[in-house]
Amino acid sequence: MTKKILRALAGETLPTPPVWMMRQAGRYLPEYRATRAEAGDFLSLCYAPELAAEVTLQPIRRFGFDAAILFADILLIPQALGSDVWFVTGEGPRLSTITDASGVKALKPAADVHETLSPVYETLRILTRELPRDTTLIGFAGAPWTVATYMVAGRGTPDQGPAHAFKAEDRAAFSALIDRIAEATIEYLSAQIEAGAEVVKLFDSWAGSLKGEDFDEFSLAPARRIIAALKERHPGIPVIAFPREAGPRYEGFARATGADCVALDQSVDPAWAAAHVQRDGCVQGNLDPRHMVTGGQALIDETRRVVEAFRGGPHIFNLGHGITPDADPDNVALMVETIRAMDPGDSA
Ligand code: 1CP
Repeated sequence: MTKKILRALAGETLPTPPVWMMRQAGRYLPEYRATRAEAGDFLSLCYAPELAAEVTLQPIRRFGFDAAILFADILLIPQALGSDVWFVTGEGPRLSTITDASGVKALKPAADVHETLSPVYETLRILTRELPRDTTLIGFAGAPWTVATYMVAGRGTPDQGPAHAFKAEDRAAFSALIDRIAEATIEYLSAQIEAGAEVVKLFDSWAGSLKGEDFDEFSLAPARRIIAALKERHPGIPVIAFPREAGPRYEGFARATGADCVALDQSVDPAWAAAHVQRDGCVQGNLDPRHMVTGGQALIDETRRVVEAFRGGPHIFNLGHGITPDADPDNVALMVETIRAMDPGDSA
């Protein structure tokens, strides 16, 4: 039987949605913290195939999710293009900054990224052997705009100010940066698919700060280009796009980019999305990750509300954004149980 996630991505409406979670491997799990300590630091964990495969498998063992997402990070691409990347404990990522055309020119060519990223492909090959038969393996990359916001600012920023400033000062150089990241992303995701990824997801976590033409040019167009190239090289490969906080721009995003599924953040009303986004195909989402911290009856009620809202079409259950380190694993188990108990064929 075809895996549930692949059926939903192909447009099938299932009795209950398949489920996985953004950031399902992470600090809220004690077994993750133990493996990370063994690896030394976060980036070493990303480049240690056996350990990265182990942390990818941990949430599958614990919760029986329908998908495993490769353990890596969107900031490996900047590193593979020649930026310095490091993580400051308790603060987050730091990168060397790119603020003008000369910085963009100094980046490596897209075809060179495999040199740095080959351990990631090895992680996927291990996972193809070790995952349960009905679990789908998802590969991923950051979308060019989101990756560029980190490459320009050298860190995470609340408003992506430095990237907006670069774009305003030298739009041609900024476009060249977006193009270089898009080309690298095509190389990277293509190699992930060859190594065993059955679905790929593009994370445009900061898409919501792009407005009007900027959204079209720097979120939508690069997604369309990447998706077209992947589908040309790997016919039939399903792609999930996540233009986080796109608001009304979620409508039509799948049609415009060729994505098979659009992932929705928790700011989107499920009833609205069922009418305006799901009519184009599969949607993924969008329980507020706060429920993984607070639990209780509200978690059960909201989980049911999301499932009910999307019941008329193809749906993959997920959170609206990543689970946070303060989440309680018992709440994750309760969410999965609640979804699966909604199967009309299930006597429970
Ligand atoms: O152990 C640790 O302390 C590191 C925490 C951590 C983890 C577990 C980071 C640092 N990255 C990851 C893994 C990761 N990152 C995965 C794979 C695992 C999984 O999903 O289970 C994925 C898909 C990502 C994607 C990612 N990294 C995004 C896009 C999704 C999102 O959350 O919006 C982004 C923006 C990043 C950058 C990043 N990496 C890590 C942090 C703390 C951040 C955010 C930095 C910031 O903006 O301040």
